[in-house]
Amino acid sequence: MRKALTIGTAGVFVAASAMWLATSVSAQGGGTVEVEVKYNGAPQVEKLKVNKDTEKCGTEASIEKVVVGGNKGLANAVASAPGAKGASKAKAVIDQHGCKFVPHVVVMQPGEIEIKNSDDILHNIHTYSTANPSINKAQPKFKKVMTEKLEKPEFVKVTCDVHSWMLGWVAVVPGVAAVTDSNGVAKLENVPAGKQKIEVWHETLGKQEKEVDVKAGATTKVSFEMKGK
Ligand SMILES: [Cu+2]
Repeated sequence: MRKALTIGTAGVFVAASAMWLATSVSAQGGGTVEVEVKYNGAPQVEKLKVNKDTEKCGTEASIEKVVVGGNKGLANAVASAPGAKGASKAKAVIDQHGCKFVPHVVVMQPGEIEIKNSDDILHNIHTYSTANPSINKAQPKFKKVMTEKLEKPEFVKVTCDVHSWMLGWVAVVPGVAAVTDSNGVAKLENVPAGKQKIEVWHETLGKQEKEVDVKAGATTKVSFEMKGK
């Protein structure tokens, strides 16, 4: 008879060491990435007449789809370094003020967001998502703050069923993230030194990514140009 083979634990296993990250051993701290986003096209802002809740909403609303500032800078784009852990855990806040979502785009780490109603009228939060459960909730004037969970990375469109023009975005982004200002600039702070992927997203112009080499204690600049669709 054949002698039975004794097979030990020579099977396949994944060594934890395969998961190491070069940046995690750096004790030098991080650097800043200054992201500049440009758009070589015309702004797109829709204006429409308002005839509801005009004492709070005014008589004209604008839907800011593409906001272009000085030097062709693209505002309201989300810049992020998805691999940069240690982003601020401060709770994100979006307000409904003057029948607009303020800010138009807010970034948050996966977790909780505070949705405020500082208008003293009825709004209705309605989100469009695929990764996170959709939210569709009335927010009466006495309900000044609602806390909601968005736990999966996603760009979530936010609307209000009471005021059809209200449009905002919540960018649920792991890692360090920021929204570009009116000059198209966003600063990502405390990004670990080494190679990092930088992503830029805009609600109508799409996504781009680049790799940068971040230096500890220094500012690295990277620029993007979004194309029209
Ligand atoms: Cu509303």
